[in-house]
Amino acid sequence: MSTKLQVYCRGLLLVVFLGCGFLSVCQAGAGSADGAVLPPAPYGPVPSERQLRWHAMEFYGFLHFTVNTFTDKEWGYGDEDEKVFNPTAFDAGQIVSVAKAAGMKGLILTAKHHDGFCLWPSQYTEHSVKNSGWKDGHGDVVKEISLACRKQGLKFGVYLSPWDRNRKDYGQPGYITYYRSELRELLTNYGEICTVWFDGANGGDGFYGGAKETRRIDARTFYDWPNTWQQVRELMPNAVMFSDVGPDVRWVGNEHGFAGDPCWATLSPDGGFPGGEVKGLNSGQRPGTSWIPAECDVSIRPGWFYHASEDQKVKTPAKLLEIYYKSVGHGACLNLNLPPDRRGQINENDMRSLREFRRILDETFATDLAIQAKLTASNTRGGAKAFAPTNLTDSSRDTYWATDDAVRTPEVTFEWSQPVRFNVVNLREYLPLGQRVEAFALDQWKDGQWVEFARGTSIGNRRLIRGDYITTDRVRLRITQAPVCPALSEAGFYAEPLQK
Ligand code: FUL
Ligand code: CA
Repeated sequence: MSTKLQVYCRGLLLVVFLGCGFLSVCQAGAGSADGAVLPPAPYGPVPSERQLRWHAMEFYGFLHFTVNTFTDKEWGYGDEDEKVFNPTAFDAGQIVSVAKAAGMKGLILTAKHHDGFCLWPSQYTEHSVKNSGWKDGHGDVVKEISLACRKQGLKFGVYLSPWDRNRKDYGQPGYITYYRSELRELLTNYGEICTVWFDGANGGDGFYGGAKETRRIDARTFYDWPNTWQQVRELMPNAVMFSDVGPDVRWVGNEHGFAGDPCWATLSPDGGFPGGEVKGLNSGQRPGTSWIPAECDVSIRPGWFYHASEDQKVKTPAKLLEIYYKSVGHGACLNLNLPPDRRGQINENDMRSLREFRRILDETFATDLAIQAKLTASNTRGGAKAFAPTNLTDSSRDTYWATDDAVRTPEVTFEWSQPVRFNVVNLREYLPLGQRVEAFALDQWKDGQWVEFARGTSIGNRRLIRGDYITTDRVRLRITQAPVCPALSEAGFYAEPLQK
């Protein structure tokens, strides 16, 4: 054999050898050089660390509180006498403890609503608590709520309305400098901020320093969002930013608390900024170009601010549960507004509703029936323990059941020695690998055969299926559509307490 041919043959052998190696890795979907089974490759857009922390919160609260609380309005005109802001018994500890008892993991305060009144003594405006009657102008609501949150272990976020009906310069470039100065105060003086909430409302008319006119701005260009977002990243890198289109968290498209079904965590904002037309807020888009999951914001009352006339219109525990299942249970986060009253506390009626809502949720999720079940999967990635179906029931979102790359529609059965009774199923995907499952179905073993009792599409951070009570000793979860092998971190079965 000539040397040339020898080299050629060796090269060919090498190609064949490497090719076989590559093929076997693909088939097992998981092999590494040292024999360890590798995790699946991520699919599509994946969440950032800060988004993962946000997903884990699931349920937090809004506090709408400002001059409107005292003028009985929803949108203050911006001409309010600062003296009207005068809570008679403001108690940040009470507000935070009510939120905490309800199961909220954080609170987002309207540091400034559309009226422009600042709940902290900003050095850049006179329209703030410093000119109010409250605490002789020495009070700071942002400080008190942020400290109470820290003390009780809740995260703290701020809402800073871009629309400002008080400012004379609203609509001119100087306003953007003002807005960023306010943001800087909030992001440098109050410790860690978990969320910066950018509202999308731009109603038009306002006081505007006495001009009392209608001002129209182009919301896509006027606010110069890229630079404001950049400022937030620099000052508070761990904070997520909410707006119609993210960049971290998107609006769900309504204020009823309902996420779509499906509700994908991905979206194609097309470089859109708040104020632009964005399609698919309620359901997300698949495939989307960015990971921008939805937040459902809704008030416990008809209005966002406290009105005594709405004391009898507080959402019932049943309504709050419906909202929870259609927000958190659709993979979104729930931001439930609790408006402090004129005392500066959460009203008793709201507390009563929240307590019962929490009691039902706690009782529901106290026992995961899946823990007692024997699990059998149609496939486990590389046969490895690291990806075993038991990862579905270890109460950790960091471990997951995954299959070989080629197995995209696997199933897992749960078998009990005695029949169990449940009406809620909980599923969770392992988010660092992207949203992978596109459809699934659930079957119960009934009269000697499998009978489907639920089917769904998106799972994402969490999918709660709530239906009729089922009694069975066997359940099967089928992944019916996925572009890649699934990676599921939780599957559980629960029984809601029967309503009193
Ligand atoms: C809207 C505002 O106009 C409401 O007053 C409220 O703050 C809600 C959360 O967002 O856009
Ligand atoms: Ca797990």
